[in-house]
Formats: sequence, C-alpha cells, structure tokens
Amino acid sequence: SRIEQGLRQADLETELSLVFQPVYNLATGDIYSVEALARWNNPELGFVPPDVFFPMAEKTGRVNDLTRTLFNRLLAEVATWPEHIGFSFNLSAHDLAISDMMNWLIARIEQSGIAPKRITFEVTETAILRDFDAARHHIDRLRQCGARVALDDFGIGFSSLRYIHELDIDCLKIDRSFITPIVTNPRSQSIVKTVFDMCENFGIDCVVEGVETAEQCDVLRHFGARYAQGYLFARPAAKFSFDPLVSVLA
Ligand code: G
Ligand code: G
Ligand code: NA
Repeated sequence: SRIEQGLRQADLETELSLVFQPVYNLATGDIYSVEALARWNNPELGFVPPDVFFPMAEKTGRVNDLTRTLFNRLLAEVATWPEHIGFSFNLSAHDLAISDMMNWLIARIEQSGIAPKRITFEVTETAILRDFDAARHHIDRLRQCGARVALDDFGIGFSSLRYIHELDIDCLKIDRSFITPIVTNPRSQSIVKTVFDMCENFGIDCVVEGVETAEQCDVLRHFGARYAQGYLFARPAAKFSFDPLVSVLA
C-alpha cells in the first residue's frame, strides 16, 4: 500500500512528532502524568493516524526504529519540564517482545539523568498476549530500573485476570468504551466500580480514559474515580499547561 511504502521510506527524524495529553488527579486537579502520543506527517500522505501506522510499522519491521526516535524525542522534551511532572510512553507489541529494545530503553533512561519513577510505559493487553512470558520478564525489568508500567485500554482485549494476577503493574487505564456510556448505562457503571475496587485492593492506580463531558466526570467521581484523561480536560497537543485544573473541578 502507499502508506506501507511511505513508512518504509519515511525520514523519521523530520516526519515524526509527539503531542501530549495530561491525565489529572480529580481530587487535587494536579497533573497525575502526561501521555506522549505519536504523530506522523508525511509530505505525500499528510497526517496518518497512529492506529493506522503503528500496526503497519509492526508488519514492516520498522516499529523499533519509530520507538527509538520517539523516545529520544520525549526525553529531550521532558528535560525542559518541571521535575515533578511524570509522563507516559506507549510501547508496541514488538517493543515489549524484544530484549534488545528493553536494554536500549533502560540504557537511555540511565543516560538521561531523568528520575526513572517519572516514566510510565503503557502496554496493551494485546501486546502482552503476543508472548506472555517475555512480556512479564520485560515488565519486571522496566520496573526494576525504577520505571512504572501501565496496562492500557483495559477491558477490550482478552481482558484476563491473569494480567492482574501475574504481572506487577503500577497503573491500569480503563478503555474509553466503558466511559462513553457511563452517564446512562448501569452496566458500565458496575464495571468501572468493580475495576476501581479491584485496583484499590491490588494497590494499583486506575485512570479513566476518554472523559468528554462534565456529566461523565461527575458520575465517575461519584463512583470513586481518582485519575482521568480526556477531551474535557485537555486534547492531545504539542503544548500543554503544567498548571492544575480548576474550572472542571470547582
Ligand atoms: O493518539 P491517538 O492519538 O490517535 O492514538 C491512537 C492509538 O495509537 C492509541 O491506541 C495509542 O496507544 C497509539 N499510539 C499513539 N502514540 C503511540 C506511540 O508512541 N507508540 C505506540 N506504540 N502506540 C502509540
Ligand atoms: O489507546 P490510548 O489510550 O493509548 O490512546 C489514546 C487515544 O485516545 C488517542 O487517540 C487520543 O487522541 C484519544 N483520546 C484522548 N482523549 C479522548 C477523548 O476524550 N475522547 C476520544 N474520543 N478520544 C480521546
Ligand atoms: Na496509551
């Protein structure tokens, strides 16, 4: 395909960029963490969305190159941020499966001088499923270096309790498909309450994704949501404010 071809030949340094979307602590309004999201702008194809080009990069074997370029970009950017601001970076299935990729990430963190506890790696259920034993081993390695690990898009993959049971993770992100109908759908409400309880029992932070309206936010807070991300608070953007939220929580 044209996109596949474009990706093979892409000049990653100039065509890839990052945007950022803060996740907020709903009790204090402070930033909990800032998620970095990749953007690809190709001279011929224009903007291609990440859910199109990452799967393709996995197929063409370029995904590790993308990850390296993006992580270097992120570390450079973060060096200009206040030191109390944490951030997260998404790993692809093929990153999480490769020991060399883990060695590279850990070495880069150590060279950067950035406190590892500020860094969260987001991994999906699908990525873990690809090779569970490798994923578990690599998650342990990232955590041993002091970084945090979040299970992303929770609930839509092969959501198995095995992930919670056997993996040491720091954070779980509930997929936005459970949040979108939260105001009127008692089943979504039961699910998020159950996941909040489970996270509490395991000592795992829980983030709700895709909060778009004040009504959704109110209902989620009523059910005990602590950390939230979504267009209501901030859209992914090249620049964002380090200030705490006030308006939405007042
Ligand atoms: O950013 P939205 O902004 O369109 O992102 C769509 C999907 O692409 C999300 O599921 C997100 O996890 C994934 N994604 C965005 N940036 C990255 C990245 O840097 N690496 C990987 N592996 N996935 C990413
Ligand atoms: O799957 P992951 O959580 O990594 O990706 C986040 C994706 O969700 C990105 O594509 C981002 O642009 C998108 N996103 C973030 N906030 C919202 C929101 O409030 N509503 C919708 N529809 N998408 C969102
Ligand atoms: Na993510």
